[in-house]
Formats: sequence, C-alpha cells, structure tokens
Amino acid sequence: MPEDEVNEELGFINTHYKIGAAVRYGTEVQVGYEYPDKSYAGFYEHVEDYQQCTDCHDAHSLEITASECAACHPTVSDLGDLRDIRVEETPDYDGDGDVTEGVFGELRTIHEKLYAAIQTYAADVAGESILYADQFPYRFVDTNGNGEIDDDEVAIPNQYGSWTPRLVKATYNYHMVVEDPGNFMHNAKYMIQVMYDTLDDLSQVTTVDISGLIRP
Ligand code: HEC
Ligand code: HEC
Ligand SMILES: [Ca+2]
Ligand SMILES: [Ca+2]
Ligand SMILES: [Ca+2]
Repeated sequence: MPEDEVNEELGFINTHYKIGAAVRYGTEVQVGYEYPDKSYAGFYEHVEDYQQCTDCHDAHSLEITASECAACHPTVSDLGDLRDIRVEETPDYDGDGDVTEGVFGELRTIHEKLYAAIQTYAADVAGESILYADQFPYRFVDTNGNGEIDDDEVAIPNQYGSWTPRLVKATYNYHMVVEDPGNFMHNAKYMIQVMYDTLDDLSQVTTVDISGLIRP
C-alpha cells in the first residue's frame, strides 16, 4: 500500500499488555515494528547477577528490592529512585542537554517528541488530527484540533479513522513503549532505536526535526 494514503482496511494495532519479557529480548523477538534495513539491539544483558526476571523481581509480586540496586547505583535509596538511574557511558540520547537525568528521562523526552510527530503527521498528511489516550481503542479524533484531550473526544464513536500505513507503524510503536513501564530497565537501547526510527520515518514527509537525537 502507498505509505501515505488513507486506507479503510487499516486500523490501530495493539501490542497487548505486560510485554516486559519481549522487551528484554529486543530484536530477538521483534516486539517493536522494526523498519527495513536497520539493525536493532537484542537481549539487554545488564550485569550477570541481575539478568533474569527473578534476579530483579519477586516471582509472585513482581516487587523489586531497591537496596539491591543501590549496591551498584548509589543514587538509589527507594523504588522511586529507579527512574533516576543512569550510567556514565549513556549519551544525551534525547538531545535536551540534560546528562544527569535517569535513562528513563531520555526515553520519556523522545516518547513525547514521538507523540508530537504523530500529531503533526496525522493533521498534515493523513488529514485528520489525532489524540492518544490510555484507554481502548487508544486513538481518537482531536475534533477541535487543539492537540489536547477534551471531554467529549475520548469516546468509542470518536475513534480515529484516517489510517495510513506509516501512521499504523508509528502508533503501534508509540503504544508499545507505553505498555512496558520497565522499558528503561528492560532494554532502553532497543526502545530508543525503535522510537528514533519511527521519528525518522515521520520526518520523511513532515516538518519533524530529529537532529539532536542520538540513535544507540
Ligand atoms: C535488571 C532488573 C530487571 C530485570 C532482569 C527484569 N526486570 Fe522487569 N522491571 C524492572 C524495573 C526496574 C521495572 C520498573 C519498575 C517501576 O518503575 O516500578 C520493571 C517492570 C516490569 C513489569 C511492569 C510491572 C508493572 O508495574 O506493570 C513487568 C511485567 C516486568 N518488569 C516483567 C519482567 C520480566 C517478565 C522479566 C524477564 C524476562 C523482567 N521483568 C526482567 C527491572 C527488571
Ligand atoms: C552488580 C552491579 C549492579 C547491580 C546490583 C545493578 N546494576 Fe544496573 N547496571 C550496572 C551496570 C554495570 C550497568 C551498565 C551496563 C551496560 O549497559 O553496559 C547498569 C545499567 C543499568 C541501567 C541502565 C542505565 C543507563 O544509563 O542506560 C538501569 C536502568 C539499571 N542498571 C537498573 C538497575 C536496577 C533496577 C537494579 C536492581 C534491580 C540494578 N540495576 C542492579 C550494574 C548493576
Ligand atoms: Ca537528556
Ligand atoms: Ca529528557
Ligand atoms: Ca482536543
């Protein structure tokens, strides 16, 4: 199908829920939509003793014991600090000049840029403004085109309908990132690669600017 032509046969594709295991394995299991001719990170090894699910998580509750992480990540004193973890080698992936934020913050800024890019593409190329809400079916028409969710907009009769192949790929990847709250730990490089390539793809046909971002 032509990348930028609206096609009634298309719709939003959901990665489904609790995808942490698949994200750990990256391109070995291809949980993201991977663009042709690009290479992607596989399993994120982290460190030998904190590699398998139950090295970090309680097998039943999924709970993580922050004090164990603190042994090597000294900024951690409780669970809320996990999002501040960053190692020295990590570059300023999101190009915001902040090289002390946790790798979580690098992912978050790129994810926000991806949202803005999807909105630009939908309005300028697909011809209908789009919103995301973390509620089925996730994609809605931004009826008044202000970029924000308004009361009447998040409702099933107002679900988004102007799908092009490029938009299906981009919205799939955007939502995939949302569906793993542990993404920054499970496989930050894979997540950033997938988001970077999605932004790059949208930048082919819109004013989206990806200069400043770093692809791992
Ligand atoms: C190196 C440590 C580590 C390993 C290994 C790891 N995780 Fe995680 N996981 C985390 C962190 C950190 C979070 C985010 C916790 C938070 O921010 O509350 C997380 C979050 C999750 C969540 C989301 C929980 C929720 O609140 O919805 C799931 C599910 C999950 N992990 C499953 C897995 C599975 C399955 C594996 C093995 C394939 C795995 N994890 C391996 C550290 C790890
Ligand atoms: C034995 C030391 C050690 C322990 C314990 C440890 N880590 Fe790590 N961690 C590292 C090292 C080394 C790296 C860098 C690995 C790499 O990516 O090359 C790292 C990387 C990370 C990163 C990615 C940081 C970035 O800038 O990309 C996160 C997030 C992280 N660890 C979270 C955790 C969590 C959560 C725990 C506890 C469940 C934990 N770590 C336990 C040594 C450790
Ligand atoms: Ca940054
Ligand atoms: Ca940031
Ligand atoms: Ca609106």
